Amino acid sequence: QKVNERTIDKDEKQTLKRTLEEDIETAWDRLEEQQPQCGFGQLGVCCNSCKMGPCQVDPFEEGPQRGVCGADANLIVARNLLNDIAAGAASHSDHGREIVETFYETAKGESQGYELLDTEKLKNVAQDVGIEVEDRSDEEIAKELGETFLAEYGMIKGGLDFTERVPEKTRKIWNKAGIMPRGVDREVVESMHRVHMGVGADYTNMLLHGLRTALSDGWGGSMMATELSDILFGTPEVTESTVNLGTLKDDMVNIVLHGHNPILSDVVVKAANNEALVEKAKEAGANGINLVGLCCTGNELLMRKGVPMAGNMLNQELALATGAVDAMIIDYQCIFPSLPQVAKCFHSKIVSTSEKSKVPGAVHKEFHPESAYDTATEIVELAIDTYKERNPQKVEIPCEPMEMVAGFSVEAIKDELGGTFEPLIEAITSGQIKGVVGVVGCSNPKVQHDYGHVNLAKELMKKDILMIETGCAAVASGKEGLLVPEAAEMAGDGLQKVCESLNIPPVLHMGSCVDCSRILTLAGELANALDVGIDQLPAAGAAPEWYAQKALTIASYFVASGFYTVVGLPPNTHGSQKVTDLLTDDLEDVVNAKFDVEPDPKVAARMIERHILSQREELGI
Ligand code: BF8
Repeated sequence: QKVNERTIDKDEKQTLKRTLEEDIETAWDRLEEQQPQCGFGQLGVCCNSCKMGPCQVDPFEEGPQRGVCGADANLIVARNLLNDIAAGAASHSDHGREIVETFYETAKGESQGYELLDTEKLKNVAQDVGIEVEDRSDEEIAKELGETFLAEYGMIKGGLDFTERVPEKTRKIWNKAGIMPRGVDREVVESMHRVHMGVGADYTNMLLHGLRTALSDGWGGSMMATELSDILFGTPEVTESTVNLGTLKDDMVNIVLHGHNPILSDVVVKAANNEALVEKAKEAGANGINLVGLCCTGNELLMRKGVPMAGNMLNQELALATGAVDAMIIDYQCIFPSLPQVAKCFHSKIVSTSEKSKVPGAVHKEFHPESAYDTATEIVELAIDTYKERNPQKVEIPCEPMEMVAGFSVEAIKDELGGTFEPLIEAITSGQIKGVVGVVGCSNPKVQHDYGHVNLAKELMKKDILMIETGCAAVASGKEGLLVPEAAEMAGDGLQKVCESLNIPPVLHMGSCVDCSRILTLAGELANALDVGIDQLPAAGAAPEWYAQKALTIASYFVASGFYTVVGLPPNTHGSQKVTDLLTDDLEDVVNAKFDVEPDPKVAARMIERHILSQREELGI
């Protein structure tokens, strides 16, 4: 019963059952123990920012209506929200900064195990941001691009470089609303300033800065992360792979790569392919080394190298609970601090690698670009040694892997379309495809695992709406078998025909969460081709099972860029009617887009369809 309530994934039910029978604690158990969760927190009316507090505002208007400083519910809710958006922007963008730094070191020949792999993209991106490419070596161009992007963080110049990609009409909206983004460090620091006691007291003004901060992530930090990762590790091309817990192998050394930053994991892939190490694994009694991904590090490797995915965020403890993981290598973000406890039930080792993300109970092998390959080799050797301690009796891999297709970068989509977006635009204007929806975001134990993603995707495809997905949303679709061309059989006639003629799935996997910037780039290209703003496209965004501040930031830059966006859980804002009205209604007057909250994916699909149809009507298509 409990197992059925927790997930829709029939394969992982078996492993979940094992966790309950063997007392292996998971996030679902901890959520149960937390009940009832704090009502003030859920409504966003608790303020723990300063030492006159913590303060709470009584949502029933019987108790106090202001904190000690005088902040009312509107301000407290807005401050908490801005704080969350800034944390999300900082996380993606600090990951981006590490990519820029590694890229810059590589340009100068100072890194180990990296190269400028996609030099065509290097030139394209350099030209996009106004860097001269004629008669210059790749290294020279890369060095200037690296310096330009590092400067972008600190803001020694004007606006963001990538705003050149933003359609003119969208830029006008931002200028009018005063939310044209500057460097992400500046916006995040300014957010932290604004949430301090005695600075911002106007909730609207606070939240507009939230949009600007989110934009500096989407069109700044995250976009730099995506573009430079492509240059370093290769721009994704359409690729076949597999997904679910069945990607773990009982006869191989299983290494799970978990977290977000491809700087580490890419070199681990290189080390694991080293013949000498494969030999070592065989000497230890295994048939070889099996690498699988989790969360967005997994998505990065899947997109560029076809590495199989063990699952999404809520699969991390379950992967360990199969007893088949020898080493789980973590970098940062979305990593449960509980992993070493689960690992202790088996022989598995957790290997932390980032100075920013140390975890008690994990083996720490710190990663630096200058010595990346050596560290990766050490970690793979550790995994092989750990394999020798594995107890085969305790291994329970619940299923066979599911097939999937991924790798839909903007460039790959264009290639699939024959080198131009014309066929896609044609399919949209003719009504074969009614619209495009970016479905993104996390897993959250408050939602039956994968229920929101899978049902929203199935409903939307029936309505001839094409999905572009990233992060844990895309992995959920993969596990359900929606990322293969055959899934188009479930789609409406129009979308089905398009998928058949192009041999593509009705749900396109565009990458990790920082790769939501690919959705922005694609939207910019489509809007420019139609000579409209992004807000006029028959498009929308959705995050049915989100949990992370990062996801909130993505939803915020989607809305600020012009996408109507439906989230499955409210961002702890219901304690203020005014903030709720601003987000779900009044924002429309500012950026021509707004948020909606709808937990039922079938209803959410209808809301999205209604929006797309009205957009089409306004465009006269
Ligand atoms: O950045 S979708 S649970 S893994 S936050 Fe985390 Fe959410 Fe997954 Fe990737 Ni994104």
